[in-house]
Amino acid sequence: MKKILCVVALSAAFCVNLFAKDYEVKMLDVNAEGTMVFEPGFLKIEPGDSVTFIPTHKTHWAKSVVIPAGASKFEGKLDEKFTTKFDVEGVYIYECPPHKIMNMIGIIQVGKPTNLDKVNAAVPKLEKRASENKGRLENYAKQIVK
Ligand SMILES: [Cu+2]
Repeated sequence: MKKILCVVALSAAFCVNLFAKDYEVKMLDVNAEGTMVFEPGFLKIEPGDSVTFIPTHKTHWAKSVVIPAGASKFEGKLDEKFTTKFDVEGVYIYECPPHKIMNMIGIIQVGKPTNLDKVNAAVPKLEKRASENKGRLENYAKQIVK
């Protein structure tokens, strides 16, 4: 019985890997949504998927701010393409450190929103820091699929 369970578990892990996707988030000075902005700002993916942050415009990088329990923090480097894999389900909020005051911030939802309470508590606090593009993070948070 233990052997069978092990085989099932192994093939499930393999399947997840087979269908894992890589998504792209552009780091921009401006788009239709406003200035200093991630595109897309809200992204829904599945566990095992990866996201690559693309330095389309200069002076940006992505750093995690709120992550689910058990997940790893992430941070790219200035003007560098950066890929990170998301294995732990939940909602991740990340920002561009030099432009957080302009609300350069984004949300990646990985599977189910396991940490919604934490996210709902963080969003108003993060919005308060923004002197421009107010309400952007709130808009993204509304797109979280429950
Ligand atoms: Cu930036």
